[in-house]
Amino acid sequence: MRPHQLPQIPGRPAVGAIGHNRGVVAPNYAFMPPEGVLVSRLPHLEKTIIRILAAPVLGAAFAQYVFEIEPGGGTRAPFGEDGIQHFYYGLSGEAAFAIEGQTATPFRKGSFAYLPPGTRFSLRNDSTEPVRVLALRKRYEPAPGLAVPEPILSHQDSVPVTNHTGMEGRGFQFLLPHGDLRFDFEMNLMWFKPGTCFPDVETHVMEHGLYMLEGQGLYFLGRDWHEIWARDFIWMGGYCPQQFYPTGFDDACYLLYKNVNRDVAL
Ligand code: UGY
Ligand code: MN
Repeated sequence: MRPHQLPQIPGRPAVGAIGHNRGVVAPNYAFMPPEGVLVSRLPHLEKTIIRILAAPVLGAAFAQYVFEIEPGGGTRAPFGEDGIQHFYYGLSGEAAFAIEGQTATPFRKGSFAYLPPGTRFSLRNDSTEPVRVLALRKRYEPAPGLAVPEPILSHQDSVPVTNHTGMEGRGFQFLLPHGDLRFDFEMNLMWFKPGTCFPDVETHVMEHGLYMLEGQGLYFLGRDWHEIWARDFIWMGGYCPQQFYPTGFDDACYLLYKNVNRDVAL
């Protein structure tokens, strides 16, 4: 019998919890199920729990988080950071997002915001239910002759689903303008019908922060397969061999960070 089929007694460790962990931290990737990611808080956020998923201490050149914002919580005052870009994606609940100087708009599941360096914003939960938001910070890498991008506040439903691969069952939503070289990273929703997969194992210089949104599958990292489902996180460093093979009966989708459009620093 599997551990989750045995009765779980409140107040006692779950059956199978001792020493069983899907999580792996390897030199150039980390697989993180949410149950092991402990909470912290940040000075500029009130009534908000944060879970840090990726950070330089892991090997990542960016930082990624889940925010859990209680009713009445969020940014204490408009917030922004010189030199640092922010990206937010709504996971559940309804918040209010405002780019400084503009009116607040509802920010719900599938909403997203891109803030160029120094742009101040507010993210507030004025509802009566908790709000979960995925957050990402990356230092902007300016490129000679290219302007810094403008802020974006939108929803994934406004972004077309495309498929440039010729492979049946794949779908892509490029949340940031694809091919616009002012941007130094992509945030892409990757859709998979059951039974499809990448045609090959990829090995590339770009790193990834992957947050699983829907469905389930097997993820190949380095030399091992990992079973993945919604709310799991993966950091893939440069040159980490990778492939996804969806399992189950429903579509799978993950949100993928990828650094692009800049030369290798020597
Ligand atoms: O675009 C990508 O690098 C993507 N195919 N990688 C991934 O989903 N792990
Ligand atoms: Mn990749």
